[in-house]
Amino acid sequence: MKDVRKVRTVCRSCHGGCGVIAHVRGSKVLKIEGDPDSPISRGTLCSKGLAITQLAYHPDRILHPMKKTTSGWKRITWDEALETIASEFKKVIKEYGPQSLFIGQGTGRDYESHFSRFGNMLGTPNVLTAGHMCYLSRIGASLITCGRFPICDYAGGPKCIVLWGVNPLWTNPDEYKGVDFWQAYQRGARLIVIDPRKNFYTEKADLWLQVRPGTDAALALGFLNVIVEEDLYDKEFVANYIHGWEAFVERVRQYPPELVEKITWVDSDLIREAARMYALTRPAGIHWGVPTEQNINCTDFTRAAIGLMAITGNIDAPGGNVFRVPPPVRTVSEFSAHEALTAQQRKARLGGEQYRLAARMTIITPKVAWDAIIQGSPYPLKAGILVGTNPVVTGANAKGIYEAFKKLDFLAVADLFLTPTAELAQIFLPAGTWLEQNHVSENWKFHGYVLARQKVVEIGEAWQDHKIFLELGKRMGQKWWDTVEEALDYILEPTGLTWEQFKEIGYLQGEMSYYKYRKSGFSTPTRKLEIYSTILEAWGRDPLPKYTEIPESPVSRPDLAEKYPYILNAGLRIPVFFHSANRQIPWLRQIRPYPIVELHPETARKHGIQEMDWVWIESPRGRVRQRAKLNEGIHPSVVVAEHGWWYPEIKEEDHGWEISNINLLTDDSYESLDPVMGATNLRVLLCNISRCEEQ
Ligand SMILES: Nc1nc2c(c(=O)[nH]1)N[C@H]1C(S)=C(S)[C@@H](COP(=O)(O)OP(=O)(O)OC[C@H]3O[C@@H](n4cnc5c(=O)[nH]c(N)nc54)[C@H](O)[C@@H]3O)O[C@H]1N2
Ligand SMILES: Nc1nc2c(c(=O)[nH]1)N[C@H]1C(S)=C(S)[C@@H](COP(=O)(O)OP(=O)(O)OC[C@H]3O[C@@H](n4cnc5c(=O)[nH]c(N)nc54)[C@H](O)[C@@H]3O)O[C@H]1N2
Ligand code: SF4
Ligand SMILES: [Mo]
Repeated sequence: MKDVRKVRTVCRSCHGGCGVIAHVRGSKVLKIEGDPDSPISRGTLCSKGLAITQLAYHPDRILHPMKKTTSGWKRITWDEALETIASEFKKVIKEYGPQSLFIGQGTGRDYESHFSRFGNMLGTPNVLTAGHMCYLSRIGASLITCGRFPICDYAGGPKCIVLWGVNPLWTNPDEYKGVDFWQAYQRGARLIVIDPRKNFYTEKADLWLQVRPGTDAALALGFLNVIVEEDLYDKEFVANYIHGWEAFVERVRQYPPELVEKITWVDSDLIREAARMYALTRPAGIHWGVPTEQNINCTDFTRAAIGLMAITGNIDAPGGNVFRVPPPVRTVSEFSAHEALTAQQRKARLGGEQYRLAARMTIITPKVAWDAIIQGSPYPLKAGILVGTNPVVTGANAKGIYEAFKKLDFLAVADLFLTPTAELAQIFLPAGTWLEQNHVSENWKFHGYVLARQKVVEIGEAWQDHKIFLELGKRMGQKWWDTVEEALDYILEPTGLTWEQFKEIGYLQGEMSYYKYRKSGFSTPTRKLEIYSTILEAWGRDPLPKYTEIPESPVSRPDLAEKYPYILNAGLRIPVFFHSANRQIPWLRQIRPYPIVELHPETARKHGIQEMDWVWIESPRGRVRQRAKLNEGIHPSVVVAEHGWWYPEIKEEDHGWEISNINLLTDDSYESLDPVMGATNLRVLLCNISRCEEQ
C-alpha cells in the first residue's frame, strides 16, 4: 500500500514476546501482522495481539491525565498530575514515613525494573504485585531449591511432556508460547496432562489425570513415591547433587498411591503409570501452570515438581527442565536500586517476618496491605500508586479490597481505561500501550532473550509507564536518567550496544549450555539441589515438601460443604481476554459477550439449569451471576467459572463490577494463604449454585 511504513516491534497484550510488524500510515497504525523472523513466535500472533489497533484507538481510552473533582473527572496537565502525586506522597512521608506508601502493579508487564526502582528509591518495602500467587511464587520456590528457574526445554526436544495445570495454546504464559509446545508435541513426544477439566490436550494425551482442584502437591508427592519405591531415579544425580536425600525419601514414603488417590481422586494405577512414563521416557520436561500456585500448597508444589525433575536427571538436561542463559544485559534486579532501601525500611515490610519467601522476592501478600489500610496495624498505609492492575476485579476477596481503597487518603492509578479500580483514584495517569513504548523487553523472563520493543506511534498525551516512573521519580527527588532511552542504554551497556543499535538488531540471545551444575554446583547454601531446604529450615519451616488440605474444601470443611457443596474452580482463562482487560474491544467481546460458568450436565439438571441460563454462584462471601455452559468433561461436583468480569459498557462509576466478578467470592483469610509466600487461594473454594430468577 502507498505511504505505508512497516515497523518491527514486540507485542505485549499478554505477558508478551511475539514479534510484530506494524503497518503505519502517517501517525496511525493500520494493522499488525506476525514477524516470521521472531525467535519467540516465528510469525504467529493471537487474537489479543491482532486486536491492538481496536484497543489503542478505542473511543473510551483515556489519553490525558485527570483529577477527580466533586463534579467528576477533569482533564489536567502532566505537570499538575505529577506535582499532585508527589506532594501527596511527600505529605505521607513527612507524617508517617515512606513505609506508609505502597506501590502496586499486576501481572508481568515489562516495567518491573522501573517499578521496583521507583519503590526502592521511595523508601517503601510495601510492594503489591500478582507475584505472591503467580510466577514470582514459582521463581522464589525455585531459587531456594535449585538457585535458578528450570523451564521446560521444548527446543531441546523432550520425548515426554507433562502439562501440569497449564494451557499453553490459550495462555502463552511467561517465557512460553503455545507454538513451542505444539512443535515439540508434533515431533512425537508423549503427553501427560494433569487437569481437572477435559480439553484439547486431554484428548491428545497418552495419559490424562483428572485431578481434584488444589491437590497437585499430593499428586507430585505420589509420583515421587512411585519413582523412589520402584527405584526409577537417577542414582548418579541423587548421589552427587541432592541435599537431604534420606529425609526426602522418608517424606515421600508417606504418600503411597492409594493414599494419594483418596486425596486427588486420581486412580492409583494411573498415578503409577504416569510416574513410570515420566521417569522412564528421557528426556522429559514438565511445564506447570498457575493453578498449582494459587493455593496454600504453592511453594510445596513447585518444590515437589523440581524434586521430580531432579531425581529423574532432567534438570538442565537437553529436552528436560533447563536454566536458560540470559544475554548480558543489566537484570531487573540490577536496575532496581535495591540498595536504596535501608535495612530498617526492609524490616518494616508488612508481613515480612511471616511471609519470608515473598519478602525475599521483595513483595508483600496483599492481605497485609488491606489490614494496614483498614485497621492501621501494625502501622497505617495511607496512599499509593497502582500501575496496570485492576485489583477490585482481579484480587481475592474483592469487596475487602474495594473497602480498603475507599479508605485511603490518596490513590493514583495509571491505566489505559477508567476501570472500576481507577474510579477509586484521585489522579488518573494515561499509560501508553506497547505500540507507544521503547523498551529492552523481556529481561524479566528466563527464556534467554531480550527483544527490542520500539515505539511505533504516539497517541494523545499517553506516556509509556517507564516514563511515568522516571518523571514521577524525579519529582520525588530520585536519581533517574533524563530520558527513557538513556535508561535503556544503561540496561544494554554490558552488551556494548546502545538502544539505537539494539533497535536495529531486534533481539539478543544468551549463549546456552546444559548441565551447568556439573561445573559450578547449584546456587544454594549447600551448592546442591536442596530438595531439603536449608533456607526454609532456617526460617523455622518444614524443609521438605508436603501436602496441606485446602482450608475451604469438602474434606476440611464438611460443615460448610452442606450449604456450599461444590468446588469452585475460579479463573479459567479464555483466548480473547487477559484477566479484566479487553471487555470493551469489539472484535474480542463478540467472541465472548458474557461470562461463562461450566457445570456438569448432571449438576445442572439437579438445579433445573439449562444451557445459557443465568446462574447465581454463591460462596460464604457473596454471590455473582454468570451464564451456564454444560460440560461433561468436568467432575459433577466441580464448577468452573471465569474471572475478570466487569462491564465497561455500563457507564456509571461502578461499571457493574459486582455483577459477575468471581473474586467477590474468593477468600483472602490468613488461614487460606501459603505460609511462606502468602499465595492467596483464587482457585479452589466452596460454592453453591442456583438458577437466577430473572433471566
Ligand atoms: N479468581 C481468580 N482471580 C485471578 C486469577 C485466577 O486464576 N482466578 N488469576 C490471577 C493472576 S494469575 C493474575 S497475574 C492477576 C492479574 O491481575 P491484574 O494484573 O490486576 O489484571 P489485568 O486485568 O491484566 O490488568 C489490569 C489493568 O492493566 C491495564 N493495562 C494493560 N496494559 C497496561 C500497560 O501497559 N500499562 C498500564 N499502566 N496499564 C495497563 C489494563 O487496562 C487493565 O485495566 O489476576 C489474578 N486474578
Ligand atoms: N488469554 C489469556 N492468556 C493469559 C491470561 C489471561 O487472562 N488470558 N493470563 C496470563 C497469566 S497472568 C497467567 S498466570 C497465565 C496462566 O496460564 P495457565 O497456567 O495456562 O493457567 P490457566 O489457563 O488458568 O489454567 C490452565 C489449566 O489448569 C487447569 N486447572 C485449573 N485448576 C487446576 C488445579 O487445581 N490443578 C491442575 N493441575 N490444573 C488445574 C485448567 O482447567 C486449565 O486447563 O496465563 C497468562 N495468559
Ligand atoms: S500471545 Fe498474543 S497477546 Fe501474547 S504476545 Fe503473542 S500476540 Fe501478543
Ligand atoms: Mo498471573
